[in-house]
Amino acid sequence: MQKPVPALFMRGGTSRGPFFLESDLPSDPAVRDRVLLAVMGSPDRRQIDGMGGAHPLTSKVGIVRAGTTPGVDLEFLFAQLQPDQDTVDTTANCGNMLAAVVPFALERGLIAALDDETTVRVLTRNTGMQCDITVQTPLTSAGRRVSYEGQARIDGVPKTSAPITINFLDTAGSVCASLLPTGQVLDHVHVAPPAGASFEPFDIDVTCIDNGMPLVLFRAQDLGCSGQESPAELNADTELKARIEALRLKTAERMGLGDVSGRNYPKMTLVSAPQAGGAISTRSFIPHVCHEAIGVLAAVTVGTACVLEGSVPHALAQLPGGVRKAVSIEHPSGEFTVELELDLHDAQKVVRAALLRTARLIMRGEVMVPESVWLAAGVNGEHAR
Ligand code: NQM
Repeated sequence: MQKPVPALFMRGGTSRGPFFLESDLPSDPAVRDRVLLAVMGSPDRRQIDGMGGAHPLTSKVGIVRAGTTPGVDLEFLFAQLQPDQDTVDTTANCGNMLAAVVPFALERGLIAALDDETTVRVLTRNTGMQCDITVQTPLTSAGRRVSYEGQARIDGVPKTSAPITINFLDTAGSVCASLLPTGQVLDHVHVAPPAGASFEPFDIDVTCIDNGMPLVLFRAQDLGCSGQESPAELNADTELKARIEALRLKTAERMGLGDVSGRNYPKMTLVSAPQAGGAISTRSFIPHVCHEAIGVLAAVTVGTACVLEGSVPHALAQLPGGVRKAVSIEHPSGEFTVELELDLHDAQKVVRAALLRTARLIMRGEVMVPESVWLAAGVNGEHAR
């Protein structure tokens, strides 16, 4: 027997996955996670028995409910699954999946569109961050509907679509305790190889920062890269990946994140001088494979780091002047522009970040979950994992 669960399958920015109403999933988080693993077909490298796309960017799930606090219209819980692991991580955020939240809520009737544009305040439950999201909702013969078609283009998605703007209200210290979780803008780290590793110990300068996503930034050349390699080239370099992972585990401790061996953050970002007219060039490990582009909140955080004097990227960055800056972050498939607003009295402080995304409803229907998964509750409300 299988249980049908209503879902919309959506692209949000450069990510993709099923979206659910919270009320359509089990309320017990342990059972919910079992259900999500079954939905996506994890753990399995190919996710052959589920909806996952065999990559972290297509192993994502959105869970949405109406706002439960004054001033908040919608609440979003993002779940990151990994193709080959049985983990469901709801601690960090995803600014790409976030782009599909308002279209989903309009499609499912959680909120109503009142004008040609609909602006909604969304709380992300993962980190407590709030943002205002504006989507296009033109009047059609069937009433106001979400418009997916338009001329907005984001690198990493082949076609143009209707614009979705996201205005982040409070991003500093999303998962970490503060914007600069080590207390400084630059850290010098000594990394010793773990038992069995073949690389030599090394020393490296890093900037540890969290303006929406915990990141560790370091010069690509400090790990022997140009910073212009393709994701495929970087993913094939097992020694480089081992060095980056050892650096990640070490810096995460300093960032107050503890043992992150089972977590998908901090993300590791190689930076180099811009090559295509942007502010900085990036290659982003998320954290074990290199992103084909860059995450949304990762881009906000890289842009913020570029502004901070003394940081690793600041010395390489080409930044426009003014209090409001369009900061173009170059990545392997193009660029990502983040609009940053600095404090009038403190040019080291980013007070607002805005950006453009697009989304699309790909499929609506029911995803079938084996009833044995749903009913796997033991006695006393305990659920086997
Ligand atoms: O940084 C990838 C993505 C993301 C996360 C990742 C994201 C963000 O591109 O806000 O969007 O870093 O795992 O979807």
